[in-house]
Amino acid sequence: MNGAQALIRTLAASGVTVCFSNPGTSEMHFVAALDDVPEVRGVLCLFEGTATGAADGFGRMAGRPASALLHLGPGLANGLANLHNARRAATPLVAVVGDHASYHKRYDAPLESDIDALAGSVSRWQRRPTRSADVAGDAADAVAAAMAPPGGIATLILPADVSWGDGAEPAVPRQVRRAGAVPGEVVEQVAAVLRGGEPCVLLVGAECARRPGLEAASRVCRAAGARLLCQTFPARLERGAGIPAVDRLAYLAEFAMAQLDGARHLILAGAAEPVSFFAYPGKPSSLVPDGCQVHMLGYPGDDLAGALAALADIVAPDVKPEPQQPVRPGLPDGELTAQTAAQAIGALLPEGAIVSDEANTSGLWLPAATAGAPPHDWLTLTGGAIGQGLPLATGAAVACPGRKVLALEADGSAMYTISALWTHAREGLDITTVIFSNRSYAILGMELGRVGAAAGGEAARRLIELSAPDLDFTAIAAGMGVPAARAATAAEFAGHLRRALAEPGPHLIEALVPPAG
Ligand SMILES: Cc1ncc(C[n+]2csc(CCOP(=O)(O)OP(=O)(O)O)c2C)c(N)n1
Ligand SMILES: [Mg+2]
Repeated sequence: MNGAQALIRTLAASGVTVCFSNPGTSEMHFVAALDDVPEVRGVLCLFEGTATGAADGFGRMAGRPASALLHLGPGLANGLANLHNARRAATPLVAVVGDHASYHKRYDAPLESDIDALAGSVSRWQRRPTRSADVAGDAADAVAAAMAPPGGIATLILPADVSWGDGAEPAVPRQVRRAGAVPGEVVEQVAAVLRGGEPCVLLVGAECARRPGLEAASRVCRAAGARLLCQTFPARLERGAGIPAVDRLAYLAEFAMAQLDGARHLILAGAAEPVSFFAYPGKPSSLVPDGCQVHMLGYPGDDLAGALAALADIVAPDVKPEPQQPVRPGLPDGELTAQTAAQAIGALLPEGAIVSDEANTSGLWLPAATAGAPPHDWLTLTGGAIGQGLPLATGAAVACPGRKVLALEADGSAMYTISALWTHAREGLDITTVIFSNRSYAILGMELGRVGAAAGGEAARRLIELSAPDLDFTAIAAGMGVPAARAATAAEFAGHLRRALAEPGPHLIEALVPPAG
């Protein structure tokens, strides 16, 4: 057995059954070995950022890692932005980066580069086996490292000669470290704060944004009269009818400050201390109100949902969570805007849908319009690096066959990783993509004023508008095998969306909307 075969068998035995791949010559033995191990599904992605974003989407939904196969330093570099988002999401993910044969490196062939440095910028664990006999054990270690709470990126750098060399054996899966329990006295201290009668905000995130965490949080806030909020960009938020509703902390610092205004205690359960996304001249970076004390219920890697449940049992033993009532907006008519599009999405969102939200400024109305829709998952742009949404949808659809995936995409962001559409078609994935075609980097138009830059002239405008030529997303989608339609009115949009959701397989709807705000 060669190293590649032992590696892939070990990945399969450890529960890694998908490999989102963009291979090159140094990965050819890995590619060949996929035919020996049918338990691992190879999914071709036409750009590495699609492979890494798909692995992120898979990991968020499956709770176990996918692998991403990348070609040396340049392939890894192309995948870095979505690995950055995955790192912020604490997604379990195994990156396999092929490298030159060990004896070839000193010749400094054109693709030679510092893979270790690139991998180090996003990985919590990385290793470079030097013998074929070691690679399977390293792969088993990689999976365990990726899975250890709270989840992260493990990178295996795979020299070509380690891959093709014989004498390898599969390794047994490793035990995965469990989340640590939060000490009882910490939970008691937070309970005392909540009982103190001063204004409290409970800010949830990470696994506390899933149903059990939200139910515990809702009980706590009802009993203590505290405000409940969720981090701005949760990796996976469970929401909809029957689940306690939670507002996310706003992206714009001034709105976030209004949400936190008056709090004397900020209790963090899976969320980090809130900070402004960017610095603005004369504005604070920290969003913690003056005179507000911050309390950590636990740290990443702790059993935070367990701690939140224990907290609820102390401060709210007889209190039930407040479920969101089922309520949907009516189907819109008239002009198509980001707002009426959100209404249609709220009216039609199917039960169990997975929403990959990269709608950016066009997404402003989505949370309210979909709050009372049937239960669904909402995946957000955890690291702020755009180009995530279409790949994330790819991975979510591979992880959850039988569930509808809705990719809500801003036009500018869609273009970064537009080739994901081809993988949607190739794999027959049940993904409906909505492109909010506002023909601009609308948010940058807004930020130009917010950072206090001089009002944009013609040269600035040319860096913010996506017109001349207009992007034709229906033609782009058709060229990659995804059936597409364009909507210019609210009724057209609702009609296209209803049809797309009723029919299995990928669809794209280009929604012509004016820039919001
Ligand atoms: C990888 C990466 N490159 C660049 C940016 C800077 N950036 C933030 S938003 C944006 C444009 C967003 O335009 P679009 O996706 O169309 O959304 P809209 O603002 O129009 O709603 C850019 C270029 C970023 N966040 N991430
Ligand atoms: Mg746009």
